Amino acid sequence: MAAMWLARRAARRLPPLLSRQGGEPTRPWFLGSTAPPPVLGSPPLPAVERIFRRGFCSVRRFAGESSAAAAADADEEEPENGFAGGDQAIDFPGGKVSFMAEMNFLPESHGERIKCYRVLDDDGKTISGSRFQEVSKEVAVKMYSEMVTLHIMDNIFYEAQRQGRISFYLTSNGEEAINIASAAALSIDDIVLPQYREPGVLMWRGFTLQEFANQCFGNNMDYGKGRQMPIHYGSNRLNYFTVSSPIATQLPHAVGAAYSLKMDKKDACAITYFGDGGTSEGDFHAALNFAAVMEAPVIFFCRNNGWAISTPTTEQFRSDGVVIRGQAYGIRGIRVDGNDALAVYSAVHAAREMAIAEGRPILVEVQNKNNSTKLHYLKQQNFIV
Ligand SMILES: Cc1ncc(C[n+]2csc(CCOP(=O)(O)OP(=O)(O)O)c2C)c(N)n1
Ligand SMILES: [Mg+2]
Repeated sequence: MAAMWLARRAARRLPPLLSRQGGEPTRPWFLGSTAPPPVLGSPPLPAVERIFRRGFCSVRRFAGESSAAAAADADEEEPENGFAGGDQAIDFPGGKVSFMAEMNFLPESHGERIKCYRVLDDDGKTISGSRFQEVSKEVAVKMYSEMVTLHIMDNIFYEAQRQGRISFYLTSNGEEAINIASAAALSIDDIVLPQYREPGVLMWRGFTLQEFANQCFGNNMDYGKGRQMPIHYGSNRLNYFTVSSPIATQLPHAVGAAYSLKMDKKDACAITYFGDGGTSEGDFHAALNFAAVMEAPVIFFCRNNGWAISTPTTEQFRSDGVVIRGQAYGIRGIRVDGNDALAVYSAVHAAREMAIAEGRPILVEVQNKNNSTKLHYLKQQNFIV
């Protein structure tokens, strides 16, 4: 009924527009305004384009419209409920959109900041009522031991780099739980597309200390034969793509990898790691949109440590961190405490199950303040010793 009325109105409105060729284009204006719309710099549209746009928008009514067509519309018998409210809606791709009479702009934020999921409190005690995925004692001990191993490996290689024995190194100091706990929640069939601060994921999968050293020193046992910069690890055997130097390029790749897993009906997902700095690249947005539309089983795992080298997140974005951006693309997400291994483990475990079972991307934002980027920047500036 409403659709027929809209179609009739749209058809009737086209002729008057034809007669306005060369005049000012009719612009929507704010509700209740009697002033003419401001001229916003762009020249009048060609008549054909005006008609096209008008035709597309013809289901809308703007109270500020003062054209003859708008006046004529007022005489048209409208359904009782009018445009604002009632059961009328615009049938738009993705679902029906209902109308409102108020000119409500969406607020720039939800007001309250998105909460951060944690299981353990600051003293390492389980918070009562917290929901988490149990880990066996064996897995818990392995997690702890590998976090310590990663920390020691980092210290040795970092010192080697400072001594000039290797040309480059980045530590994961303060992000050991993020590395190890997320790796523990995955299956070896899951494909990892890393940034550069996730060697713990490779360590968890069985990359040996010797293999790490081979790559950093670029010796004849290095799988890349010394062609890469240090810390650009990769392993076919362990389903770990080679670290990508250009920030965020691994994100769209991860969507493609995840989609191929889905097409092959594999019980596996892809996971891609990146920092807050990675979200400032266009590839982040392209990948999220791509994954949402393709329903790819990929986990976007953002390590938000507050800094992209010396650029703080306050100079990168104004949104409530990273997780909120998933909603704009239709992606489910969670914010997790990066110092809580059990929370990271539980969140990735659940994300993996949802990604595979429901064929959907999931965004995990792990927040962590103990980051080595900032620490090393301060060290290099001699602010701390
Ligand atoms: C496309 C591109 N731009 C700039 C750089 C230089 N760069 C290397 S690391 C880095 C910061 C990345 O920050 P983030 O993603 O937050 O990771 P973090 O180091 O904090 O773990 C930048 C800008 C790069 N590697 N690639
Ligand atoms: Mg960062």
